[in-house]
Amino acid sequence: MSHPKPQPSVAAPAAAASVPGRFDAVVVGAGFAGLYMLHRLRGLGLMARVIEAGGGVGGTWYWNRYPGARCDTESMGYSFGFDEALQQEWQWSERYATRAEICRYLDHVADRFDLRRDIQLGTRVTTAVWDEAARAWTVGTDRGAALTAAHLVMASGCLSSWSLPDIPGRESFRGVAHHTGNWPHEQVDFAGKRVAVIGTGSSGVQAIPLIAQEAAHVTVFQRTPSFSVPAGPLELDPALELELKARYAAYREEQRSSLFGVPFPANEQTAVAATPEEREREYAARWRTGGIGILVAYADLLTDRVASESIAEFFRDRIRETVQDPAVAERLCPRGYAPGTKRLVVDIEYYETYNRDNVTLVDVRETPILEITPTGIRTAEGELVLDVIVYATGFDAMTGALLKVDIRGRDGVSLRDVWADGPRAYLGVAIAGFPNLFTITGPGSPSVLSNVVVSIEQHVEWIADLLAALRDRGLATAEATPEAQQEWVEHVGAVAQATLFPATPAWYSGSNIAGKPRVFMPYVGGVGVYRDECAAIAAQGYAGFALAR
Ligand code: NA7
Repeated sequence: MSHPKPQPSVAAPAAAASVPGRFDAVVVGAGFAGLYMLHRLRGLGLMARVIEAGGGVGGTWYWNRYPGARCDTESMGYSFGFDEALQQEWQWSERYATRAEICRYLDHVADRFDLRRDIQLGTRVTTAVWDEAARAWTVGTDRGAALTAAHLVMASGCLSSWSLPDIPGRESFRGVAHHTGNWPHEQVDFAGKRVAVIGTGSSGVQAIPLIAQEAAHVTVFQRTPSFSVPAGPLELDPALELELKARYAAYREEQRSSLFGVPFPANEQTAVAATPEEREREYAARWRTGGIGILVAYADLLTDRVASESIAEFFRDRIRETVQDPAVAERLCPRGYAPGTKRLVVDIEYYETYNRDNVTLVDVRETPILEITPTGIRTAEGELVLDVIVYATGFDAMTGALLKVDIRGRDGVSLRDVWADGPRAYLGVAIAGFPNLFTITGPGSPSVLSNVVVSIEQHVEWIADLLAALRDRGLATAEATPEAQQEWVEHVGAVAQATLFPATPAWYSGSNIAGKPRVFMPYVGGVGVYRDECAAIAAQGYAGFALAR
């Protein structure tokens, strides 16, 4: 496995690098969350420092440089809404932004708001210890001197801790091997190469068609087939852009009060009440439009098995009509779980790729990978000789990046121990026993089940308001009470139980990581409902928090 060195897209200012000191807040991560948090902290007149492991800003988009990496939420919506001038001046070039364009956007945000002077790049936070006497966090990094801060904001991302499969012999492979979530900055040459791609989630599905265009041969190792919907037209309709820009503020409000942070045309009708012909028409129309809006074609698709099966079969029929080899088509057909309860994938000519002569599909449930050898991959059917292995095997989602840091709260208690049986957080943003620690899009908030930029903005603004309230009232600490946290955790679980989500093994509940406790982590109650709940709690003087001097 090669581990590319971080390459600063813009060098950290010399003065900002490894200067130990005391701050009002340390923010971990310089993706969407960390950048906006810094901007809001500055707005409060607070001294903040962002620590970022990457060589540039962008968070997960900085690292996921694999071919085809692009956002599955439309660009006009997957962007900041907090500043009218910013959203008016930025021009997206496509309906779904590529990784590179999102990084250009975040570079622009960093420059526009003069954020870089408080961002320390190429530095990984390793420890964070609460010092009760000092009412402050001591934050250790891999670059020496510790920092001290009254508040610690984890903006470390839900899908940033990439995960490699535990396959015997993995380290022995002598060819080129990369994980999609830690892709090198240099171009990876696939021309004429024998390539294996392991994993068929969003990353694999995006990368496979492009790699197949270059490589001599691509063998795809699939464990669970994804439900995947075509992206639809890729151009950003200029009329739509004008229309949205003319009412951007109103559009942002629609996002904030919606279910998933995207104001899809939702349908109150249920699929079970519709006739088969009506359902077919509705699904087909949304299929043509493209993208994840198909999931709200009916109100019961994520709660009712019969409804869910109707759309599952629609997906399978599209696979059967696209993939020429019926045996390959059947292998690609997802079964046994409801569409959307494992992340719905948005693709560009994914299924068409299996009609190419240079693409082979291996179902590892029928033909398991026995080992990786110095020269390839061995299955029961023999050794496949390879030049390149692409691991599109996903992330230790939601808790991975948080628990990589050794976080110690009150009385030296470790977050890893406290969360040994699964994450527990109040509103997904604060944790009992860990004063002045905030987790942006943490477990128990809508996070990965939403347009994450909308959820990030809501958390950042809510945290900033809380810090302002503390300051105005002459208070030093805010800490979730165990009772409020318990009640929230139970609520998150109860809301999820009313849906089909928990029945599906998926990274939403940690099932992709060996030994990870199985807890359904995101809040499925909806972005708008969650936002109202957070606002009500703030209006009650931060009910459920112990506030102290
Ligand atoms: P995902 O969605 O977690 O996909 C990872 C894929 O890798 C998935 O198909 C896994 O199968 C597969 N996988 C993992 N380990 C293995 C082994 N050992 N053998 C075979 N296959 C394996 O990650 P992505 O990076 O694609 O997408 C993450 C999110 O990023 C995405 O949802 C968007 O929000 C953006 P499994 O399903 O676990 O059986």
